[in-house]
Amino acid sequence: MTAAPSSRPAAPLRVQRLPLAQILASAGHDHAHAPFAALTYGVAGHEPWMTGVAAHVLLEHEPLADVWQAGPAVQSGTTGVVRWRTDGDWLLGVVDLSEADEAGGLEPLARRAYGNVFDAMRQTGCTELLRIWNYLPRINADGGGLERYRQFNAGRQQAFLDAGAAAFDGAPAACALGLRDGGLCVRFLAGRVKALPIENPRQVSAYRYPDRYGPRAPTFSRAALAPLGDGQVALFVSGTASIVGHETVHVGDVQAQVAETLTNLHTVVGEANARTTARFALQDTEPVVYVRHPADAPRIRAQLAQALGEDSRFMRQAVFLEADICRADLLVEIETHGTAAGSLIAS
Ligand code: 3EB
Repeated sequence: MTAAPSSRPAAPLRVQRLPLAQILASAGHDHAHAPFAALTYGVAGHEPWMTGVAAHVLLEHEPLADVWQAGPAVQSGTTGVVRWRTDGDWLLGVVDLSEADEAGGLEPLARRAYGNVFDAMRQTGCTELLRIWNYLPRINADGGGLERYRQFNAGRQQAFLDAGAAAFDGAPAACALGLRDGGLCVRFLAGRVKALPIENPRQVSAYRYPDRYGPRAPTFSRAALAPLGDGQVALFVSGTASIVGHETVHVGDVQAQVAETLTNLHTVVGEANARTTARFALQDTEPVVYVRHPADAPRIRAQLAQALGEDSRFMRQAVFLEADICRADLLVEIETHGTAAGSLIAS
């Protein structure tokens, strides 16, 4: 595939969080109306355009998924360990790797996975990373002298450096969670137009964390603003937790962690609004709430509803998943996204 001429208008990308049953029904029996992609929560992806996360859904919500619509001519392919779909302007890729595939452990596994992510991006011409979702089993366990999340960070950062991609300022929005089952799962969304990275002034940029959090820093920005075409902008807020500066605060106090996380989320949304004519409000975004201890979920939900309104889009569309957070002392992490009309403001 070659890069499209720049005069060709990009097909707009759209995202909607819907009940999985509704997505499957509108895809039609022969999938004649299959969407570009659907990212499901708690349900395995059983269609070529679906990719699922094997996490336990909390609070007995019906299965929801983020359904993505792009241009009409979708091609699919594989590049190394990456399976991908593209309409020419947007690229959605998935890596699902068993650790048995790599004797050297999580660091070379992450490096290989991300190396192939960048290969797929080059091959399809969708060279700009917009958002990455990372899931790995036993994220807080020891991996032979180094916590597994830290091994993952080392391989991830090296792959960014290998590819000449922005490993520090300009890193994509991301999340990284531990799940009980499965291998290393990386899902990514890329396009042809650069996203605008957003940081949180209350927090040290993750890619500048000191080395007490591991020899290589995590490679992500706190959020990213991505033009979707047709005058719409997406805000992708990375996994956000109870971290101030670079330190975890409120160890052991889930309520205080939720409050601090909300302050961080509001701050990031505010920083994003300063860089776009679009107007985002946290309560209108669609979150995934990762909860370490399932027993905390009802209290966390009640606290979020108190803060953001029971009838807010945030609460109506929230997905709660059981997951380990990438620091053993974090009890909750929230990621969210929204779209709105507007454009980016050049700095
Ligand atoms: C943090 O702020 C919490 O390694 O990709 C959040 C989002 C976190 C993304 C990642 C990690 C990642 O450091 C953890």
